[in-house]
Amino acid sequence: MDRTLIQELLEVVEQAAIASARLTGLGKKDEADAAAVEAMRTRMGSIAMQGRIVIGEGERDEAPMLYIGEEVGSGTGPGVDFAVDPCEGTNLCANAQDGSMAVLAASDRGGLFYAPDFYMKKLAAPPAAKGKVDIRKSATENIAILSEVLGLAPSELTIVVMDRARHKDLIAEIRATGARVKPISDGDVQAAIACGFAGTGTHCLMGIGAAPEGVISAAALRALGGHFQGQLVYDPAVAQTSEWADYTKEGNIARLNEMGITDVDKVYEAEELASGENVVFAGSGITPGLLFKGVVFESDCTRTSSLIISTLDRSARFTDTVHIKEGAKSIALR
Ligand code: VTB
Ligand code: MG
Ligand code: MG
Repeated sequence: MDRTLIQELLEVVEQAAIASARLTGLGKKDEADAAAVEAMRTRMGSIAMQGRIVIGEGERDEAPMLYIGEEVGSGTGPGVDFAVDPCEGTNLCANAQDGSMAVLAASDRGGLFYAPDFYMKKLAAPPAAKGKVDIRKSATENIAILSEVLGLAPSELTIVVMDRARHKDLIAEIRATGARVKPISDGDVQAAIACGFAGTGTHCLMGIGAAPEGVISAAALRALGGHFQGQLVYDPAVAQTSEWADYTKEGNIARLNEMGITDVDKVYEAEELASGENVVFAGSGITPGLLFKGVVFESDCTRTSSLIISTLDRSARFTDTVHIKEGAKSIALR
């Protein structure tokens, strides 16, 4: 991978964000997702690389595009592995709520963990807390550590937790420390990455979300030097999701074993989830959010706001792009 990939991947997520932004607020989550998938795939096709999807829209038989194992790119050039979520937060996009974005993580071959379609307990925190907070510690202990390293009182900390039944006790425990809880309905990737930047008003992400999304979050935080750890969740009693109504703990462990995961309780560090020599994260806002303004359509242009974090040049670039329309008369900053 070389630096020219940074600009290419920026354009990939911009195009995906624009495509699904046209379907924002229409209540059509699958259509918004499909539009983003198609735009992402098309733009990837013109990049000189031998790309491969390792985390995508699902297996080949259930996903027509960007399925796991699909080859993307022109077919010549460096080998690049991708974890993609073309419309992360499809409900948010469909309901025109904050926090949906087009995202991907890229790495050298073999540099991204092949996350199973399972749940994952996650802990994300700012660079100052890296290696100090620990997913094996209680929320109470981690909040005391965060308070210490960030120099903020618990009452000045904001901890994001997905608003799910499984987090009832976790939310109560966080509140008992005096820290502020921000429940989110969806979109834990953006919340995790926001922890990596001062000024987003987000200091920590705790709780259980999806594992594939965990790899994308890990890639971003690794490239940034922030804290991220993940641990797979296989017990339906812990996940408390209707999706697992027919599954058992033993059956899930067996499924993980079949995929080659024998240490099912392993705590994965960001550097294990995104282990490649180089890692690039690219995200572009569909709706506004903690990191972006989201897509804005104007008569003469379409505006996007995006973030690329890259180990290739040790940078995090917040990029606002004005995409000028054919025959535009005036491009004013508004
Ligand atoms: C999680 C979270 C994502 O969807 O995957 C969630 O990581 C689905 O979780 O950010 P549930 O099955 O508990 O609803 C998102 O919120 C959006 O893709
Ligand atoms: Mg998706
Ligand atoms: Mg998602």
